[in-house]
Amino acid sequence: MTETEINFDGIIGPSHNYAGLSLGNIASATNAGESSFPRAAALQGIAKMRHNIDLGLAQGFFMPQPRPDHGWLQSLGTTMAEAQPHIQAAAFSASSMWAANAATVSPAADTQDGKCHLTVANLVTMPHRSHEWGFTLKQLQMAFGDTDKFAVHGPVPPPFGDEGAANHMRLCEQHDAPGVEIFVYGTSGGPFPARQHLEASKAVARRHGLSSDNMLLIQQSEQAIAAGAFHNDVVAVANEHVLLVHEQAFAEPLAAYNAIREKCPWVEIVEVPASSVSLADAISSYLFNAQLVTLPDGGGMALILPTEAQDNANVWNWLQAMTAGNGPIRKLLPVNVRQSMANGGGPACLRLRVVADPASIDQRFMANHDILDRLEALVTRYWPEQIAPADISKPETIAQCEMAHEKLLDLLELTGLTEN
Ligand code: SUG
Repeated sequence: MTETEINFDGIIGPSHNYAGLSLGNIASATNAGESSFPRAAALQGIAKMRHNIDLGLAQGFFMPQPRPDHGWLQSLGTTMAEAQPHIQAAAFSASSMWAANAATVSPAADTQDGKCHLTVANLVTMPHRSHEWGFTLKQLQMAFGDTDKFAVHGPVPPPFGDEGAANHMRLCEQHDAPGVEIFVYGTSGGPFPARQHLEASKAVARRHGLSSDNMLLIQQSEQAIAAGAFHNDVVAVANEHVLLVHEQAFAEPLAAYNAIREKCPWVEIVEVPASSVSLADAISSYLFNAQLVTLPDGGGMALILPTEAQDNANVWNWLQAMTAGNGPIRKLLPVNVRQSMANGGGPACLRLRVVADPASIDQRFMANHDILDRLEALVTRYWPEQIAPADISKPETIAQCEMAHEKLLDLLELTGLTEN
C-alpha cells in the first residue's frame, strides 16, 4: 500500500455541551447556554466518516477524552463537586472532538529524516483546551507508534500558543510527493486573541526538519481574527496543488500569494472575493472549513461542506458558479454536522490529516463500516440524549458520561489510554 491521506476524525464525546468557552469563536458565544444533543452530535460525526469511506477515502478516528478531567481539577486544588461553574465547564468540555487542533503533521516526504512528524498542539490560549494535550499525546504515540515511520513530539512550551493543523496547510503536486508547508500565525485580532504564535509555528517547523525551502510563515489578517476567524482553517483550505482562500484571510495577501507561487509554481490559488462572500458570510457558513479532498480514480477534487454553506445564498451561489467553471474543484458535498458547528467546528475542524501508509497505523484507530456500525450502536445506547447547562455539575450526568467513555474504550480495545 502506498502513502495516502488519512482523515482521523475526533469521535464526539458524551459530554458535548455549549458552555461559551471560546472567546473569539462566534458560534461558541452565540450558543452559550443552549442545550446540546451529544448522541445526535456523535451520530452526525459517524455519518460524516461513513460518507468519506463511501467516497473511497481512508478514514481513521481518535478517542474523546475522559471528562470531567479529574487530574486537571486536582492540579488546580479542586474537584468537580467543589469547583466554580467556569472551571467545571472547562473540565467537562468535549472540545478534543476538533482533531484539526490535536497536532501539526509533516508527512515523510517533507522532512529531513524521511519520517512523518507530529507535534501535539499545546492549546494554551483557551483554558478548557489547555489540558487536552497529555491524553492526545498518549493517543498519537499509540496510533503512530511505529518509530521507523513516525516521530511524535511533545508540545511546544508555553507561552507560545500552538493550535495545530488548523493553522497549517500543505501544498504538493500529490499527497505522497514532497510539499511546501504553510504555517499561518496571528499577532493580534482586535478584541479577540490570536491563538497561533509565530514562535510556536517556527518551533514546530524546526522540530519537524523542514527547511526554508519547503516552509513558509504567513500572517493571518487581524481583520479576519476580529471577524471570528479564530483559526486559519475558517478562511482558507488547501489540498494538493489547490489553495482556496478568502481575500481577507492573510495580512498581506499579494505578498503571500507571490511567496507561495515562488515555492510552488504549479499552485492554483482560488481566491474568494469579499464582494461575493463577506468575512461574516464565510464565518457563519464555514464554507472554508470544508474538507477539500481528491477523489480516487481521477474524480477531481470535492469540497465536503457543512450544510450551513448551502443555507447561505451568497455562499452557495458563489460555490455553484465556481464548480460550473473549469476550476479544479468539481463537486460540492454538504454534510450535517450542526451540533459541532454550533460550537464553531465544521467538517475540517473534526479531522486531522495524516499522509501515511494505512498499514503502518495501529489498526484500532482505523475506521470501516463494520466498526462504525458498532460505534453507532454504542453511542445510541450510552451517549446522553441532551445536556442542559445545569446538568454539567450533576453527578448523574457525570456518571453517564464516564460510563459511556469507558464502554467506548472497551469496544475499541483502547482502555490502555486511561491507564498510567
Ligand atoms: O477551539 N470550540 C472550538 C472549535 C474548534 C474549531 N476548530 C478548528 N477551527 N479547527 C474552539 O474554539 C467551544 C466550546 C464551548 O464553548 O463549549 C470550542 O471549544
